[in-house]
Amino acid sequence: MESNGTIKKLAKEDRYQHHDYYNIDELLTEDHLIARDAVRDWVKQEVSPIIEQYAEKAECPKHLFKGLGEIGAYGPSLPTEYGGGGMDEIAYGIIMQELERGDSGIRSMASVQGSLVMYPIYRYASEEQKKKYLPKLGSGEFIGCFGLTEPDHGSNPSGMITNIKDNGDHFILNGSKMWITNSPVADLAVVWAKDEEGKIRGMVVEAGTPGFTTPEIHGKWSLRASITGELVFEDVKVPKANVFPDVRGLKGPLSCLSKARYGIAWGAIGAALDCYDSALNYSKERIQFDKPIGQFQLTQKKLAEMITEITKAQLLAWRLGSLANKGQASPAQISMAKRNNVHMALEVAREARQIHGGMGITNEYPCMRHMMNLETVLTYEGTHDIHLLITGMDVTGLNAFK
Ligand code: TGC
Ligand code: FAD
Repeated sequence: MESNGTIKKLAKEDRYQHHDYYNIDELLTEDHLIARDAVRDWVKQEVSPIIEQYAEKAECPKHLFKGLGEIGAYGPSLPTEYGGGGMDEIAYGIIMQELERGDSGIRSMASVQGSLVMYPIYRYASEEQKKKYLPKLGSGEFIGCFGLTEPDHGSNPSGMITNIKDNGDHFILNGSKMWITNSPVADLAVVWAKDEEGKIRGMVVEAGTPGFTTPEIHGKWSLRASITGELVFEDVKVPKANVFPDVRGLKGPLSCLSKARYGIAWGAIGAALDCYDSALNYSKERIQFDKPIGQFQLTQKKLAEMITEITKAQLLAWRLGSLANKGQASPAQISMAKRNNVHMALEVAREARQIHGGMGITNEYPCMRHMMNLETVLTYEGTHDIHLLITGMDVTGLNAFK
């Protein structure tokens, strides 16, 4: 950005350094670039210096929850009066990209809070609930989590057994949820459970409610800087006012997943860019057979294919963002971008790791951490194969799930 506010056209050299091979910055507005650069700087200062240490210890850098609120990472495209950033969908996407350049777990902290906790409250809760929870979630004062997956129902959430029973002025909630990002540190959970008619309902369950526990899941080799746990409900009293009044069925949680999957389609590009950047620099510095390894054709093939795939993913994300801004991004289009871009990032991380040779498996470089993280990203928010089947269903009109 130039000081007079006009968007700077990047010179060829800058573009290469910036990995903007197709001048995609020209497609972005000044607001997008300001948001991107601010989050990029924050990640450089707050995340990059500490992330390897936290990932190695398998510890969540909890102090970043507040900071993420301060930079507007929670619900960037939700209205400001409800704790969001009041920006468009491309701004939301590009913020996720910059967070995931730091670490997929940090992007997860923001995705869950903004798209899976604030968004359902904004879209489905009563005005009273919105006022009670959204500003504090937006600032990071409250941490939220989202409970859909169960021990026996992952890809098929419609089979869930967690349930609520009417008991006068409240419901009684029983069941359990598995693999829940942020659950052990959350102040509240957005939970999906079946009512007595078998309809899926959404509700807010506050931490500390008797019968509600959130044991942590240990032993993850992926997303180690993100905290994951269960949600266990044993005769938990949920006030009727906490149950979303106007939504029934799986489309409630799936609409939230559409928001989060969209953000992941952008986020994965950030992880790929960080790996590519590291591999490109290493290829110029590392000498073997008296030459930088970047001079060998096989290294160039890897780097050329990496930047080609990153560029294709950037264009896909940008176009999806333009559709989303018009309210025209379909769930199937979002599935295609989530699947393609996460797989692309995982492949880039693997190739980048190879370019670093033995050093690539250490925490001196980010590739192995991104690679391990991306195994989770390929699975959560709908697995790679589930998204393929969503595309298959969209193009054939035939449903593989029924
Ligand atoms: P199906 O009959 O196809 O659909 C039920 C209703 O939902 C509607 N719908 C959607 N609405 C909004 N957005 C979407 N993406 C939607 N997809 C479908 C649909 O039109 C229908 O509406 P209606 O009015 O007819 O009732 O449902 P199904 O049971 O056959 O399931 C289809 C399937 C397999 C695609 C779905 O279950 C699925 O997506 N499974 C994957 C589960 C998943 O993604 N879980 C993610 C858990 S959360 C998570 O991973 C967070 S990680 C967070 C982090 O750390 O970043
Ligand atoms: P399964 O559904 O058992 O799938 C196992 C394999 O079978 C996969 O390869 C899958 O593709 C394949 N498969 C399943 N059905 C079919 C089919 N019909 N056709 C072909 N193949 C099929 N969930 C939440 O609700 N909230 C969260 O915050 C959250 N955070 C997470 C954080 C982490 C670190 C992880 C790992 C997961 C998280 N999840 C969360 C859960 C995540 O969404 C599920 O893991 C995911 O949806 C897959 O479910 P599953 O693990 O039960 O696998």
